[in-house]
Amino acid sequence: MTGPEIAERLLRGELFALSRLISWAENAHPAFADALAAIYPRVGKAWRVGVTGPPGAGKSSLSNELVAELRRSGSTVGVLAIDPSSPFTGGALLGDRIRMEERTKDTGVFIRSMASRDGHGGLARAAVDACDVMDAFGFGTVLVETVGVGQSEYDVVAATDTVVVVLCPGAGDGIQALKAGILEVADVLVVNKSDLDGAEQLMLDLEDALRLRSIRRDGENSWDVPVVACSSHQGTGIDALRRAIEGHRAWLETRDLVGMRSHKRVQQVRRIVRERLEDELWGRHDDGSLESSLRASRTPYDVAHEILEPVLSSIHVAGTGRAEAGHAESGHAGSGHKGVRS
Ligand SMILES: Nc1nc2c(ncn2[C@@H]2O[C@H](COP(=O)(O)OP(=O)(O)OP(=O)(O)O)[C@@H](O)[C@H]2O)c(=O)[nH]1
Ligand SMILES: [Mg+2]
Repeated sequence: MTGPEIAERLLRGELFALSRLISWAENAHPAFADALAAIYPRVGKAWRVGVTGPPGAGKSSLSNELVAELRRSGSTVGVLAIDPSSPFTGGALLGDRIRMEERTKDTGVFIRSMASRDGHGGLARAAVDACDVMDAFGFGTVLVETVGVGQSEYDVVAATDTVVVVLCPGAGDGIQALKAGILEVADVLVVNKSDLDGAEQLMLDLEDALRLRSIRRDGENSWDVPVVACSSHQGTGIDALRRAIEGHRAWLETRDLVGMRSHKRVQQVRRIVRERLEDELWGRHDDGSLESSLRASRTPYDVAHEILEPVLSSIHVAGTGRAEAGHAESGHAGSGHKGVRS
């Protein structure tokens, strides 16, 4: 099936096309780009919510409750659950599926999981693509759950419109979250398991941390991150969470939603370019060939330069005088370093 054919079936509302296109996104199918081009005019209506937080904080249980709450408020929901690939979370993963399946009898809800691929690249690209597909299909809300560890998981949530960070009492989570900079990405903070001891203290700690942060920042122009207490076991606080998400949406919509989203699309373009280049280059140079180059007592910069040289020289040939000026400034070690790291 061609990209435009499957796109047409998606736009007609066929669930088969929805599943197939998400698989294409996940496997970086060569026809995905064509399919996306055909559905892209329909992308942008859904509100994208990222749910993240430490392992076991209750993200899946809470997402399940939030989906039910969103359905009650009239929104259809597409859910993308990023499965942690660690064998230690296998049990929780099974739990996710069982909990989530309670919702799948409802046709206004679509749930799909995606492997996080042992920290390999491509996760953020695949996840954003899958969100675009669900968005074009017509879901009012697209919810992405990912465990808050690692750069690629961070990239996944950073691409959504509203980021919900879920914490729970115990195990010094609050402090760990502060250290991990998880507060920096939060638009809404949830203290889940509010039925457990320590939840109130965690609320107070988080509110203190947020107050300190807003003193340091330009308080007038920034969003006031709400802290919401929830218990996914008791079903409490879920309506407040939905209202907090809607509040953040309303706030963004009166500001620069278009600018915010286009900034995120810029990051997406950079990711696509980086991945295409790396796939191309690492397809030609495997670890063995790199090791033998290094054994010939050459520096990492020299080896990197050798790999990048054909790419950079073609850019310089195709480019303008501006590119040549840049090349003259950067020197060979500098450009090699940049190419490898970024
Ligand atoms: N007491 C209490 N336990 C909860 C609550 N929500 C979730 N749990 C429990 O916390 C454990 C983890 O819940 P999950 O929803 O799987 O958490 P998660 O954050 O999705 O976990 P990972 O996906 O493995 O990172 C389970 O045993 C849940 O039953 C809650 O509100 N109160
Ligand atoms: Mg989970």
